Amino acid sequence: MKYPILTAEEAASLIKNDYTIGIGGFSSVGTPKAIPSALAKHAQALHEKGEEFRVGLITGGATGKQIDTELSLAHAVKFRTPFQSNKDMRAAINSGEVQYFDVHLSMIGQDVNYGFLGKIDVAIVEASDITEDGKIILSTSVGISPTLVKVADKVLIELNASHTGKLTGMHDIYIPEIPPYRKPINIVNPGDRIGTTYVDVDPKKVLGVVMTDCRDNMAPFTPLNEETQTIGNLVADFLVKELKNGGIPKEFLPLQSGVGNVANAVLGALGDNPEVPAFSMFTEVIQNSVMDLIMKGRCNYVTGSSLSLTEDALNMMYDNMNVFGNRVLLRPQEITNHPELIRRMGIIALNTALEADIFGNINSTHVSGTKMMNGIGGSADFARNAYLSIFTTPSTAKGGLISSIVPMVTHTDSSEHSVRVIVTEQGVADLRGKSPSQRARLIIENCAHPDYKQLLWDYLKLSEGKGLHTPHSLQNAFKMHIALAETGDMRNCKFA
Ligand code: 0RQ
Repeated sequence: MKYPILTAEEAASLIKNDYTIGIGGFSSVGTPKAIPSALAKHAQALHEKGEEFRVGLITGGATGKQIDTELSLAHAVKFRTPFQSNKDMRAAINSGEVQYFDVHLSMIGQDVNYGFLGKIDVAIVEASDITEDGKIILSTSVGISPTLVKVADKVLIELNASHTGKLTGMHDIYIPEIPPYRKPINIVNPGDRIGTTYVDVDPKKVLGVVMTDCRDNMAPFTPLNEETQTIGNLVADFLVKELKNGGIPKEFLPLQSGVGNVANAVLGALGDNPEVPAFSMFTEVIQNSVMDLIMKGRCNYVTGSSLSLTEDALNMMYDNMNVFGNRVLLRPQEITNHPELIRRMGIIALNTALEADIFGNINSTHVSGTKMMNGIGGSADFARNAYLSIFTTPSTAKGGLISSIVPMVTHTDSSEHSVRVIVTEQGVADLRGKSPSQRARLIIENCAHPDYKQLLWDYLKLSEGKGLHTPHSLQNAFKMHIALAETGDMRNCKFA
């Protein structure tokens, strides 16, 4: 080992108040664990002595509890970007303690590379191995680690023995040049390789290595319920119909799928449908269902930025590297989410909405337009550039008190111009080639919950026929949200 070995506490003590730190990893896996945890304790100790200690925190995406939970509870975070899905960090953001900026996941690496976020004082990344000449073999994710390592003043590495030797060769590391020197990204098929299997680092920048031996402990998925299963089946049936009528070429197209139960249900339904040919995936997050599909021969190839697998699924992969070794590839998120590649390959994108409006705009991030849930993630990278962009959501939330179909979304993440199909457990609205008025009719009829259909028809009728291209009634547009705020139930809405 050519780098000094440090304890996590020694490493944490090298991080100073007001530093901007970049933490590697993506979707809660492949993140460093020991140093952030020690950093939270270091911050608490300094606070107890009355000293200031807060850092700016840039990651690839969601992180583990050692980062977002421990650092937010230690009041050690000044700003946070680009994505989180952690209840403690969410509370710190919504209380105003942490300044959060929600960024498309394809763009955060290049924002760092362009210097838009200022100096990165220290990058902390998890490695599965370090080569004799000091290069870093990443672990279960890539995220923006290569860019952080390139740009940061100093680098700390956690070498995680629980993955050592198992992931070598499964990464393809490529950072696009900065304009005007950027070249076309030469990926035509999901499995094309263009980079190195390691991250190069200037050895002079490496402060040291902390040895660890612990897994990410991804929580198991909750079992599918009837609603998510129905949505999954409806999406699969829709894609089969498109395949049969020539809307999707007979070879099928690579899929991107968001995270969570609906995404799992859709993939499961596609895998079970004999009319869908074995497919490939070009996605951000590789979750359990994909591993099963590969085992069954239903998924030929998957490339993404992270292996967000439960312990069982990761062990299954490690035990069957003859099957998975040349079918799974990890890339930086700047590549997995790159508009050029998504458009070129004709990706079918499947993402989730908190709410959709009757004209097809999607809110994926802000509850009632004000409280941050997680962040836009990669949803709009894919939605905007996909061959076919599908958003799914249950038609109601909180036991029916909230309709996910509303007159006007309270925040827009993906606009009507990017959204092609909306699916709830009630049905499918295919919005392609439809005017706002036609879209509204389809969405209300096919996707709204029966409890809310009449209310939404009433809203549409308020302004239809008044010579408006988009028949909104501005004095009523948020009345359903106002009824929710005032009475706790959107069904109490009365339009004026
Ligand atoms: O609340 O947790 O208190 O029960 O929102 O909703 O239905 O469990 O759905 O877990 O798939 O999350 C959009 C947030 C959906 C997610 C979002 C409440 C609901 C529940 C969660 P509880 P569900 P999911 C690739 C793509 C953006 C990032 C992205 C997301 C909680 O999918 O973050 O797509 N997407 N990335 O009760 C108030 C509404 C609500 C509502 C649901 N209208 N109003 N609350 N909820 N609808 C991956 C990456 O980018 C890494």
